[in-house]
Amino acid sequence: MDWNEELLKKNLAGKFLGHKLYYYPETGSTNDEAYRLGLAGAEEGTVVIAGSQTKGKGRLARSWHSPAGSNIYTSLILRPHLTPAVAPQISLVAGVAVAEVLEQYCPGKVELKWPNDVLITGKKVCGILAQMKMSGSAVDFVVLGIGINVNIGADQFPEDIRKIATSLAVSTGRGIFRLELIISLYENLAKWYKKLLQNGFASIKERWLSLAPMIGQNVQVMFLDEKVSGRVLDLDEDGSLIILTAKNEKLKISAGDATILKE
Ligand code: BT5
Repeated sequence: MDWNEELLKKNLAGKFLGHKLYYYPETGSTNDEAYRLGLAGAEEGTVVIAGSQTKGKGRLARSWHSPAGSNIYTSLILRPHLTPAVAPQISLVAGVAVAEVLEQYCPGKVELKWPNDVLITGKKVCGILAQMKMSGSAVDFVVLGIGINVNIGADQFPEDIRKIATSLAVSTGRGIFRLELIISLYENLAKWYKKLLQNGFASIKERWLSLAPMIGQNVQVMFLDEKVSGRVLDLDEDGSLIILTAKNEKLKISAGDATILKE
């Protein structure tokens, strides 16, 4: 086994992210667990890790394939002093932090796809799901959920995602030590999160853009039944994508799934 509760606790003791750790061999969703802990007052930096999830969640009621034994399913509780409007910046911070850590395993192959996917050679290796709890007009806490396909084999993905999903092991051709990976992940995430709180969004945006080949490209963004397309101009302060349509209209898109259109 490449990690267990005891090793995780020993290695994360005293760290900003992970000093308080809940490990479940199996749970419904680490985001649900973390949300429950957040409501009960759990402090910032508390993390939940699961060996598998029976109801792993994506956005818009989609699911996250979460089999046992090989991957990372984790959720963190953060209590940032940010206005709710800019809280989506936390998801972008997570994307940057994950992408940088995965780059160490697969140099030159990792990229970000708006709003929250991390891809290796164009296939999804990680999904990020942030949920916010408000208190009055302020942010009470944010649950930041991260799922990374680490050692799952290509043929272990369900049929419907086999073509779009990959794992670190598939991409590198070797087994990955999850303990080492999750420790680097929390450290890098803590670094970028502190940067966001201390210096603001500019440095996060710059790094995000350097990892996302979407700027300047023509994209199509789908949200529920709506479809819009245009050229990506920028990433806004609140995490929205700003695009210019063929009719020269500037649109700000705050949710959806973007695909780069081939010329
Ligand atoms: C996401 O949603 O990508 C967010 C996924 C967040 C998962 C983590 S795991 C820890 C924490 N606890 C949870 O319950 N959730 C978080 P979205 O952008 O909606 O993408 C979901 C889509 O990705 C699905 O509809 C599938 O097409 C695809 N998918 C599902 N499982 C996948 C996997 N393991 N690897 C790659 N793609 C997957």
